[in-house]
Amino acid sequence: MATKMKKQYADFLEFVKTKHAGQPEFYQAVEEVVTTLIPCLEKNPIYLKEKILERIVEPDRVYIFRVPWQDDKGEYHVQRGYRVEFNNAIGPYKGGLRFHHTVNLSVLKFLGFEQIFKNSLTTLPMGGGKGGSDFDPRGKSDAEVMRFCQSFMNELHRWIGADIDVPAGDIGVGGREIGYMFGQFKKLTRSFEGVLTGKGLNWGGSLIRPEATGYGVVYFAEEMLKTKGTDFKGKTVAVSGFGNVAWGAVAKVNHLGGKVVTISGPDGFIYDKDGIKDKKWEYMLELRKSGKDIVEPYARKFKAEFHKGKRPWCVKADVCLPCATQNELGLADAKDIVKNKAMVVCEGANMPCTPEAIETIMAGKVLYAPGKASNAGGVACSGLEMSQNSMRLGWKAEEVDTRLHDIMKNIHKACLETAKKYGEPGNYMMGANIAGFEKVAKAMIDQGLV
Ligand code: NDP
Ligand code: 2IT
Repeated sequence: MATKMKKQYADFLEFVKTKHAGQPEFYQAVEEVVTTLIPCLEKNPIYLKEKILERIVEPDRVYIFRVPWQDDKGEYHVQRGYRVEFNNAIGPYKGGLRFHHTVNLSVLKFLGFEQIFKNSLTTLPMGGGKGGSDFDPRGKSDAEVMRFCQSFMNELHRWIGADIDVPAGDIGVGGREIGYMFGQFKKLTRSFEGVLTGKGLNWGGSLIRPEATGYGVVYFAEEMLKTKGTDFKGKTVAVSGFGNVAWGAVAKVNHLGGKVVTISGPDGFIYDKDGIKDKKWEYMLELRKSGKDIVEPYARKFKAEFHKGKRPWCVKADVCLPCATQNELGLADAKDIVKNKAMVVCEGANMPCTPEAIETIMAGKVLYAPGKASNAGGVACSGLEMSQNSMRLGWKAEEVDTRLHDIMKNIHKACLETAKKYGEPGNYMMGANIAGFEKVAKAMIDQGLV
C-alpha cells in the first residue's frame, strides 16, 4: 500500500513538474509540501477523493500586466507586474508584493503557494496570494519609485479590495512603496479601506507591523530552544540579510539576552564578535536606506570583519536565522552548521534552505523550522492590522505584541502536536505542512467544487 501511495505521489509530482515546466522554485515548494503530506493523505482518503492536491497547486487566477514608468531623466521603461491569487478557501487572498529584478512567475507562485499554508497556521481568516514586479527600487529616487508604484496600482486596483485581496510588503516593498500604492488606490477607487497592510501609523497602519516578522521568528526560535530546556540568554546567533526581517530579528534576540554576530548582503557577510546592538543595530536601517545592496560599510564603520562573497553559516553559532532570500543556505552551509553543533535553524526568509540542506540539518539532529511556520508573524500582524481597520480602531503596541507572541507560540504548538500525531515527533516541517493544509482542505471540501 505504502509503495503504491508513493508511486501515486511520484506521478503527481511529475505531473506538476511537466504542467508548470520552467518554474523550479514553484516545483521545489510543491515537492516539499506534498512529500510531507503523505501520512495525512493516507489517513484521510477524502482529500484524495476530492482531488485537493490537484486543486490546491493550481492558482485560482494569475494577473500579469505591463507597468510603464518614466525615470528622472525622462527615459521610458517597461516592467512586468503580477498578482497570483492562489487560494481563498479560508479568507481573502493575502500576501506581500516583491519588487526585485529576480521576480518572475515561478518565484511568485512558490511564494503564493507557501502563503496558503502559512496564513492558515496563523489561525486568522486569510487566503494565500503574492505579487510583485521585476522593478528594483534600490538606487531609484523617491520620485521614480512613486511613479512606478502609481503605474503598478493603475492595473492592480481592479483586482484587490479589503474583502477580496489584501497585498502587503516583501523584499523591496516597505512603508514608502505601500504609501504610494495606497495613495493611488484611494485616488482611483474613491475609497479609503484596508486594502493594503504595512500602512503608515497615521493612516490605518498597525504598531509592531515593521518589527513583526523578525520578532515572530525569534519568538518561534525561543519555543524551539525551550524544548531543549534552554533560552536565548548567552546564545550566539547568526543572522543573514540586513533588511526588514533581519532588523526585527536582531532587535528581539538582543531583548532576550542573545548576541547576534553576523548580518549579510549580496556582497558578503559581517562578523562582529561584540554583537550587533544599539548604534550598530540602528545602523542597519541606514545601510538599507542607502539604496545599495551592500553590508561592507558596516565593517569599516565599526571595525568588524567583512568576508567578501561568503555566507555567515561557517560561523560557530547556537542559533541560525536565515532572513535574506530563497535558497541562500545550501548543502555545504548545512554541513558547517551540523559540524558546529548549532541547536536551531529557524527560517526568517521564505524557503531559504535548499532541500538538501534541510535533510542534512535534520539528519544532524539540529532543530529545523520552515519559514511558513516561523516567519508567519509578519502576515499574522497584517491580519491584526486588517482586524483593526475593520473595527476602525487601533490597538496599543503591547496588545499587538502580546497577540503576535501568542500566535507564534500556538503555531509552534500546532507544528509539534501535528508532527507527533502523524508519527514524526519533532519534525516541524511535516507538522507545519499538515496543520496548514488540513484547515484549507476541509474548507475546500465544505465549499464544494469551485
Ligand atoms: P527587504 O529587506 O527588502 O525589506 C523590505 C522592505 O522593508 C524595504 O523596502 C524597506 O522599506 C523595509 N525595511 C527594510 N529594512 C527595514 C527596517 N530595518 N525597518 C523597517 N523597515 C525596513 O526584505 P525583507 O526583509 O522584507 O525580506 C527578507 C525575506 O523575508 C524574504 O524571503 C521575504 O520573502 C521574507 N519575509 C518577509 C516578510 C515581511 O513581512 N517583510 C514576512 C515573511 C517573510 P522602507 O523603505 O520602509 O525602509
Ligand atoms: O512572506 C510573507 O509572509 C510576507 N511578505 C508578509 C505578507 C503580508 O501580507 O503581510
